[in-house]
Amino acid sequence: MQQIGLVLTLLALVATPVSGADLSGSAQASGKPVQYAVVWLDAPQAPPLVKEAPVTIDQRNLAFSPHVLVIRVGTMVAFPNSDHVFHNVFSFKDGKKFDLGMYPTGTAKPVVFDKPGLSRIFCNIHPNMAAYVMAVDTPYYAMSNEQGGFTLPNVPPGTYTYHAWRPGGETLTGSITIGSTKTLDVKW
Ligand SMILES: [Cu+2]
Repeated sequence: MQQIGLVLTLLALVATPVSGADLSGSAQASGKPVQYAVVWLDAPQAPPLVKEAPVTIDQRNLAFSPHVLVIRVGTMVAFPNSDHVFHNVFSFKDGKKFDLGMYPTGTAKPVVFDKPGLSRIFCNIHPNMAAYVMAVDTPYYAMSNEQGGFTLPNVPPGTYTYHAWRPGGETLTGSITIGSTKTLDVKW
């Protein structure tokens, strides 16, 4: 009986997430709200990714959608072709390197982003097509909306190093203590 009690206690510990605070903030560049800014907190103690649902970057009307994606390292991203022309998705510079080759409408080719960093995604056939995938090694991340606002949900109290990146901007780094502070404003 004691053993069963211990097991149940351990299960309860595993199943109960540490209660955290929502960290909300705003992203600005030259005093104006910035969409597509990615903010994340270093969290080496955080549990590793078990299995995250695959996400999609669609190819529609000769554009990638979404234009910017932030994911946890290890996430699979599908690149379906929803156009009536061929696309050839590739990433050659930083981050995850791949070349999916030419593929027709209705086809989706997946890529697992297995290391942290920024990948720049292009199409070999349509030079105006571009997207960014930021893979982060932490469960605490968010991307800003049109008004520049973002929220990192359920961050356990503690002091973190944060990073903020936006298309065409430098990566900003700083320190934040979650507990007394629950807002973060990043400015380029
Ligand atoms: Cu294309």
